[in-house]
Amino acid sequence: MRWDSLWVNVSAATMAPGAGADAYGGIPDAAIAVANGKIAWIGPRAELPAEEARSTRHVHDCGGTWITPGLIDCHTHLVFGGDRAGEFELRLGGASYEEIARAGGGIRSTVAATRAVGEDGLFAAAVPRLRRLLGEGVTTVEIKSGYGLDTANEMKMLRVARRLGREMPVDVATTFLGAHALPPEYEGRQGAYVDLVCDEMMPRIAADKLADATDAFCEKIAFTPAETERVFAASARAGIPVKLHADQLSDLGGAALAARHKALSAEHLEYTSEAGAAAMGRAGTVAVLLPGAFFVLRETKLPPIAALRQHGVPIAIASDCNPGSSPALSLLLMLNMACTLFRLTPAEALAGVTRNAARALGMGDRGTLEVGKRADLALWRIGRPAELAYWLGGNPCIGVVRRGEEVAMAEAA
Ligand code: DI6
Ligand code: FE
Repeated sequence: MRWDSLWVNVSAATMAPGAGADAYGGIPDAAIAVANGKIAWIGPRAELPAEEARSTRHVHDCGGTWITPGLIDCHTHLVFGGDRAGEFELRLGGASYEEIARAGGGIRSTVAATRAVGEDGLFAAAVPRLRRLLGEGVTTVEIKSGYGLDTANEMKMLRVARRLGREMPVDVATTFLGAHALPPEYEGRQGAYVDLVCDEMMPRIAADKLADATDAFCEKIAFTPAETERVFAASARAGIPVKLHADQLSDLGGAALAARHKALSAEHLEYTSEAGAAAMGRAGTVAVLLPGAFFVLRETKLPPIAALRQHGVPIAIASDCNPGSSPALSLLLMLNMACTLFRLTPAEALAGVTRNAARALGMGDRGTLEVGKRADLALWRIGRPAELAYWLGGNPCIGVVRRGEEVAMAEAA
């Protein structure tokens, strides 16, 4: 087979299970060949097939740097109007996230701001946030709706997310989060709002192919487990896979509920029980941990890391980029927080933004450096992979490749 390009003089953290000599699937002096946007060959440079290598059009000498799969931020609320810096001040003054939400602030204030902006305005506000992520080697990002909370505005948010995927050098996976909060016009009529989500929003969003997954916020201040089940049933009817904001502020059994519905992932999980972790392990549901929200809300209850490990639950890490609980624009900072706050190893953290993040999005075609996977690559000026989780506010990314094509860093960053 003829190769389009070849990367040499580079150390690879393949993140492929069982590959290489260490927890990163490391190959010290590696070569990676790409054909038709996919990885065609990877291995020690010394074993590179000579004939194909000679006829390769573009050979990139990486000068002894490192290469990883392109990073995947598998949980964001990146599209929103306004910001909540004022609420940040209130919380520092002593008000809790839940008190602010119950008083009509929190998510609802972002709903008002998001409804007030048109698609162009939302797009323009999201672009600089997205650029910050892309500048750190992110090649796939998930974006949720959930600040529209009526049919027109939820669809508006999802269209903006799709447009970001078309116009920016990144793959966008969209998630319909209509069951994020109760909009003010439905106060006292929560069942009727769930009807709207299931019977009107879901079919229209499915018809326009606007959502790759459905999510819900199962929490005392949001939707009950029974309401969540209704949303999941509607999603199943529409043929859309599910994921869940589960057990973030209290244990409502969200992790087990997600597992019962074969959810791709359950997210946050600070209050998840051991039984919940076991159920996720059996179902193959990915645990998406969000250290940014843990940090910003000054949470002290840790997600059940030991139980997740024990039950073989794949762990992903994401930014949860949102204006309230995690105004985070750096996935690398989340790697540090996953290690420092949650005691993940740097290798677990990196698997959390590559292999396991891909799985949380149901994307079997990426997340590791293996033959046949997409050639989404990030190049780093680092001495060892742990450095990706080490710096606070550092960015050693020096190159991004998407489907085998170099992304201009000026475009990404
Ligand atoms: N949990 C979160 O941390 C975000 N959504 C959710 O269900 C926060 C969203 C916000 O505060 O705007
Ligand atoms: Fe979230």
